[in-house]
Amino acid sequence: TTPNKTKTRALRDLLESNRLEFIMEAHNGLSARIVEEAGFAGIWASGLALSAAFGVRDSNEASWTQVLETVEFMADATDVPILLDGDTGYGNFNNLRRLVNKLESRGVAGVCIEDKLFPKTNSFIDGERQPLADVDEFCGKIRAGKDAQADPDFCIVARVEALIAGWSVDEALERAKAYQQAGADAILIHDKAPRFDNIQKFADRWDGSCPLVIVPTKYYSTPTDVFRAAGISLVIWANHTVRASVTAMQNTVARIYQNETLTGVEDRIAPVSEIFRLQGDPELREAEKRYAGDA
Ligand code: SPV
Ligand code: MG
Repeated sequence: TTPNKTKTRALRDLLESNRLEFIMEAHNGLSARIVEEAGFAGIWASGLALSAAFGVRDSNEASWTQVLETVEFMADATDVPILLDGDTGYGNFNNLRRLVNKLESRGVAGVCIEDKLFPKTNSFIDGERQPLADVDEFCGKIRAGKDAQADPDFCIVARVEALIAGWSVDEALERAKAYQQAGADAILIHDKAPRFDNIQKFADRWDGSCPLVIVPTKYYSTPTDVFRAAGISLVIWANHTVRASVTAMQNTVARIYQNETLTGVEDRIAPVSEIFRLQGDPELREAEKRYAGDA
């Protein structure tokens, strides 16, 4: 990586590079740091994971400023770019403008917005066919967001929910083209099918006018080389940090509850020293030597 490259430039480079790139979900400062340390060149601030960590539903129950506060901790904790899952933009074009300004000032490199209605429903929750945003209205939102950004490298990713909502690949392509022409820096084409087939068809017919982003949560058994061959630019592993932590917490908490002792747990979990390290404590020890005097 180039030293001093801005985070916005780094995200743009991930989207525009010629090879398949990967970003990984995080939902607070600690998980963001773990994702960065693993080697990932970018972070997905997942709406699902953030809301789950707050203990609320992925239905815009957490306010946008609560999300903003959390994503600021994540940005402070890391040097790699963060792409925020901005749901529908928390309102209309005007709300998105304000969101973009605030994200820029908090060090977030880009935002993904989806063409659904506020309050959104998670794409994997079944039930009624989810209503989609009007194409013109969503294009206006994209244009407003692009006009609002001060840094030309800040990225707005437009997420097409047509396949999720049961529409055709044709409808998805039409929407994607409109969003690209409205100024979107990339298109996230999402699907909940267990197979990659529809996205493959979409990718085969996509004109390449901007990069494609995917979230393979449901078609996880598709080999990554298939994504590569399809010309996908960026893969988002969207929720595996929060899901891994849920399993680890459930197992440890149950063991302690049942056994009424920490014996048998201590060796299975991170030592406290590892928590200190992830918090950046060594830097504070150094700083104390420099600044705190002898007192
Ligand atoms: C998220 O991670 O919140 C996403 C991806 O938006 S999904 O849950 O697949 O909708
Ligand atoms: Mg989401």
